[in-house]
Amino acid sequence: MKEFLNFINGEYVKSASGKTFDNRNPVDNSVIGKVHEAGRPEVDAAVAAARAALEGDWGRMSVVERCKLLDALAIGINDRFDDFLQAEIADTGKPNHLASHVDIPRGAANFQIFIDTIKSVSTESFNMRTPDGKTALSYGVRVPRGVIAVVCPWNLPLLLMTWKVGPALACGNTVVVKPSEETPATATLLGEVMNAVGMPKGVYNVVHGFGPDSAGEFLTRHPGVNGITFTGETRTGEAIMKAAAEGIRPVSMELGGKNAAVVFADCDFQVAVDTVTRSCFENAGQVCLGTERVYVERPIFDRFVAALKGKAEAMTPGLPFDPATKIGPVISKEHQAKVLGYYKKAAEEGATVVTGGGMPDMPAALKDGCWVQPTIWTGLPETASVITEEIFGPCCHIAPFDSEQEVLAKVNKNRYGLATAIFTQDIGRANRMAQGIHVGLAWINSWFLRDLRTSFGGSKQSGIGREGGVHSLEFYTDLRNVMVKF
Ligand code: NAD
Ligand code: 6OD
Repeated sequence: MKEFLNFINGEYVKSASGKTFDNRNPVDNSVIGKVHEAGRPEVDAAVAAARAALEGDWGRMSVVERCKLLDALAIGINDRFDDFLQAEIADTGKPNHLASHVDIPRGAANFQIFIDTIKSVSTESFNMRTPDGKTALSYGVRVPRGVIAVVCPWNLPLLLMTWKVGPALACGNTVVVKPSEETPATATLLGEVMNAVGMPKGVYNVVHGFGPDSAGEFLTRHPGVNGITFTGETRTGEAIMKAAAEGIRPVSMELGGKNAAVVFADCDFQVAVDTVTRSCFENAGQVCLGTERVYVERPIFDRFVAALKGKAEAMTPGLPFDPATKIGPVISKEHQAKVLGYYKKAAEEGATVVTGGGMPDMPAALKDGCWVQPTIWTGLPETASVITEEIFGPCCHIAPFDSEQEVLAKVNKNRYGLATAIFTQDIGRANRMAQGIHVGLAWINSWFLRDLRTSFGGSKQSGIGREGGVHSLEFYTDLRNVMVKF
């Protein structure tokens, strides 16, 4: 039985309370380890260690020295690629082809990309004449914000954690990470790489536990934390913003979505079908950018529904390392019940179930796993629960549309505004739609194609702020103005 310990000041520590909770593998719901739940004493110790590092060796390092360590971290993750892969897959049950092509490589790349950003970013400077005839030079200097709390979800554990730890460290901050209770493994393992590359103690800390009345709440309410960066549900984001209000701490929020794909009749049909298959079903639909509402122009509606049905039915569920596996389980029994609850609701609200709608029939050894069928509905009104609420499962509703204005209005009538994917060969229409849909991220004839130098984040209730490239500096640094008179 594995043990997942907190990582504080460069050391693995149990919780003083002795409290642990189970870490389960969603493919069969078996217990794979015990996680040591951090209480207030461990969170206090982690924040104190992060503060001391800031005021110690780490705080005195030059940008170049910090960047050497970030580079070593990226190399260190890749050197232990297989350990990270096994750990991520055991926690999430995701297929090997996904974890090995997306989660782990991006986990390493997230350290590398911010080296270039931090080394090349500049600030403003102005000269002016003063009333007494002298000169004044004012210039901006970016300083680290301080101790950053990083609160993470379970869907892309290493990728989403390092997406925040990378820029935080590049900018000279120290971090206390609270991974999801569902996926403690890779954040814990990263502590070993931190020590191996010689990262000063206290720069990277990990505390395990839940949200309310546990490590998440203790950390986000902690007065020693200078900023909170969070990825997760919008409702949790609201709770964290309330905690951040105490002491006026800034937040960066990457939250939920109810993303739409819009498929015009003039699209490259195969590209649209293949891409929407990915955006609906990849990672068992547990991608914040994933599509749960598909709008298809009427002339190709029936053909598109039939093609997506074929793709959904070809998504063979199975063990992560079986090359035949196209889809893994969802993260937990609790999440499985939530997704299946929406499947039931869709049927009750009058949906036509094109495919799926329940649990797949799995072999005996996997029967207790958190499996759900890829599911497609048609025929629901725009007010239906599965069209308005985020499900975070492998499912979508497909509706026909007749005009650009009609579909734009439908897509925008939602409280979320994270991402969209538009399929058309008409470049003017593609850009009109991308600029008309209220989202932080718009893909044209593609989906989840990333350039890490660009902004990432959501509009409306999908988030606050942007991270990525130079945009990360807005949150991870404080911009100071210095005025010199001479
Ligand atoms: P969640 O909000 O339930 O949990 C996220 C983290 O917050 C966990 O570590 C949890 O323990 C912690 N937490 C919960 N309550 C807390 C509290 N009161 N105080 C402090 N911490 C607390 O989200 P999840 O179920 O892990 O992830 C799925 C959600 O994340 C979906 O809504 C998805 O859309 C969203 N998500 C968004 C993005 C994005 O970039 N916008 C990326 C990935 C996931
Ligand atoms: O690619 C990224 O940088 C990113 N933050 C992806 C988020 C995916 C959500 O599940």
